[in-house]
Amino acid sequence: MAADTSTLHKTHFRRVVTHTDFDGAVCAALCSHAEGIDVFQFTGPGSILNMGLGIGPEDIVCDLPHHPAAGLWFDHHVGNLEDYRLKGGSINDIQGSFSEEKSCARVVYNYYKDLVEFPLFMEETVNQADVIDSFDYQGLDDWRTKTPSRIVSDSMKALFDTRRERDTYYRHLVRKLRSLPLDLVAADEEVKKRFGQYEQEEVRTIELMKKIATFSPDDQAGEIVILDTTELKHNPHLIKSLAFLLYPTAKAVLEIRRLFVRDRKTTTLGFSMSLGPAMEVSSRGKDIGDIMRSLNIGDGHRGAGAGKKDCRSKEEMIKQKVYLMSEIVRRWKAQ
Ligand SMILES: [Mn+2]
Repeated sequence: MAADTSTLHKTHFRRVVTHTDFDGAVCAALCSHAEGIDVFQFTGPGSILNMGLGIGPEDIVCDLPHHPAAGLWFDHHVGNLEDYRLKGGSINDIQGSFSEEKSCARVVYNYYKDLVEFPLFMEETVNQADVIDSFDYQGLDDWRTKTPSRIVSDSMKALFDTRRERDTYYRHLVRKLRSLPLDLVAADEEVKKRFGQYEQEEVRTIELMKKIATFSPDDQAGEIVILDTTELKHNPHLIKSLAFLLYPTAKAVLEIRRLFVRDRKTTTLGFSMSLGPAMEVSSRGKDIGDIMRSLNIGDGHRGAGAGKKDCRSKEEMIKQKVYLMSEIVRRWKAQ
């Protein structure tokens, strides 16, 4: 990056730790430009506190739960602010900024925009982060309009062979987002390749979801889409966010699968559940990690959780599946 007046001087920040999505990548691009940082780490909300990321005062944490050691924190998730307060934090002590915006990119942009000069295209990039992160779509047709920001965002959801391959791609993307308008980022060869892979998975996911999605009889409002893949020969890779387009009443999605050991099906059930993108930002009372913990099957955070249950036979497995499904719905409604 050119050393010019658009970068804050005397910065001591060295790394951006950010969320694994479009909003997270735009946050990293903004911080990178403002602070002259070129080191990026990607992680999910559940991992920020316990993954040995070695977070310290030289780190800027974006779009993720608060970390007490971080130098700066930027976020817009109401639940994360609640957690921060429960741990004794005060909003006046936040180094960085918290605000209930549609995207964290907006929070970062507002913080820096009077301090540094951003390229003109950055405003539109942040506008698009708002649309994407608040899931502002009017149904499947609107969703299917592949705008440049959608192409970039979807390219991040392609299935990567390894974490390392994913992170290499994400870093490439942040450097593009920092220096180019979205239409040129979307035209990048690497972005086009990943987007192509994503599109194939999207078609497969929609077909499969239409076949297997159900709701619990106790869930009259249709808040939890249940994707039971236990009868399938293989565990599919499902792009879960598509459930919120196919079923607009849904606030969360619950996937139930059978675990495999060396290509052989076991009688262990796996559960994974996540809030819809709009719910993840705005929900106050819901906590999926708490549901998994209270059932003693697993763990997680507010927005997503996972669990498993070992069963001795197929009969027991079917019983447990029905029981845990209804308990998850009951605990969800009680929150
Ligand atoms: Mn976000």
